[in-house]
Amino acid sequence: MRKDSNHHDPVTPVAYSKRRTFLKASLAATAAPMVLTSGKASAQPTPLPPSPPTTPWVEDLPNQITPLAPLATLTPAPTLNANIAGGECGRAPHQRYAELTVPGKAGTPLLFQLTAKENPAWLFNGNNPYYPPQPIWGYEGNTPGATTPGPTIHARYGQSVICRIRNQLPQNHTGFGSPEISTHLHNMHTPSESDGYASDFYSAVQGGVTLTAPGTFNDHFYPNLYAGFDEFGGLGDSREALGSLFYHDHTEGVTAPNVLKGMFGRYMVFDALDTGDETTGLRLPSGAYDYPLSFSDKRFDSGGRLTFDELNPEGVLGDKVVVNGKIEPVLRVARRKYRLRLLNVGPSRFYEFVLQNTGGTIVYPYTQIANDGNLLPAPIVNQLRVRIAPAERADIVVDFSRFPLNTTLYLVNQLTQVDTRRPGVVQSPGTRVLKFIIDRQPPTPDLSVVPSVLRPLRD
Ligand SMILES: [Cu+2]
Repeated sequence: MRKDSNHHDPVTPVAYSKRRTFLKASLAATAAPMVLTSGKASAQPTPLPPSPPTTPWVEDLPNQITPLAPLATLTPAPTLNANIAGGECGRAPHQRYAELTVPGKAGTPLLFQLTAKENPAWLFNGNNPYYPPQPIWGYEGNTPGATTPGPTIHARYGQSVICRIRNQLPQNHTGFGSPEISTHLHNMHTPSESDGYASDFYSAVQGGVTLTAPGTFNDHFYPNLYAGFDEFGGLGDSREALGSLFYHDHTEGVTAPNVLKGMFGRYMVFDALDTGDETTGLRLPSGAYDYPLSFSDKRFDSGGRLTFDELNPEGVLGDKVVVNGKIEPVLRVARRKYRLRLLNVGPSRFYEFVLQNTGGTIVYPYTQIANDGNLLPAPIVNQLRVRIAPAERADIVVDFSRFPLNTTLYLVNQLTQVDTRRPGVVQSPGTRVLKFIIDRQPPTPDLSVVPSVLRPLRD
């Protein structure tokens, strides 16, 4: 097993020729704004024009995020070896499957299904006419229609998962991105054939060099065991527990554009300490009050359509911050504690978030409980700001009960950034990216706590 959280994509001959074909196609299709300036060692991209004006706070995020329900069956049934005749891509057999899927280890897998699809009419900014309904790529769960982020999966240590990921992306799409997929569960301790290796990409007609055949789906086996499984036995070393994760497309050469098109979702893992129930274990805010927030920087053309420059080796810095698929959305919250699981989806912008009042004159403290996947040994209380780089996560607990009903607050990014290479300085007032409205009392008392000890870290 391989614990993989980096993205050093191998350059294989097949992948290389694929990329060359793609570059040729892109050069033919677009007038890429690249200028070689004399006296400079590298290509200087012409800056893209700014995105059209947005209308803030016109769209509400859902009050709560309901996790994807497991299915009773998958059709065809999952198999140890790739079911190529049944449409699966030619992956390697699931490693150690018989050994792991027994009681006391990873158990019989729960079955989930995600379908990578285009949503033809996504709205980024409500009915703002500058941002027309437009195609995005995302994942469809148990109800029709792909979304970005895709469905949130709740998993548990000691309870394995088979997640079937079907590929129904359009082969004849226009614009950036490529309709082959390879889905990486970022940060998780996962068997290599299920890890979304960059060259494990597949569609009905194309497969990467590490697969033996293309296919319309791939079954990912996630044992949901701690690292240290072989060293410690049982479920592994619980100090290695990862809680706040995400899945994202990881296809060779097109990870950034495919994720920018919307190809990511959240995956949370619970256990005996971080139970997902605020009456047991650490009793952290749970259920409707455990809320994932995913931030991505995007740029839109003069017609309000999502844009990217695949030929720019520097990437593209977005000038709009999209929160759970929406620009400047509103989250209505109950007057109680929330666990907000922040994720920077990238591709380029770093954030440093503060919680502010409407006048921008007060910065309110919150408590940080997790850094990337791991709970901290102890919470950091009275924290005023948290910085997250692309792919980083931070879980914070915000206690909205300290504010009167109908209070409005903003989550504000105070980190400047002018190119894709690094962030700049922290500057007030910053950019408001999300509005909170405390619009109700909780229907039942807030039983959650943030204990002074969370989870020990291994030395
Ligand atoms: Cu990743």
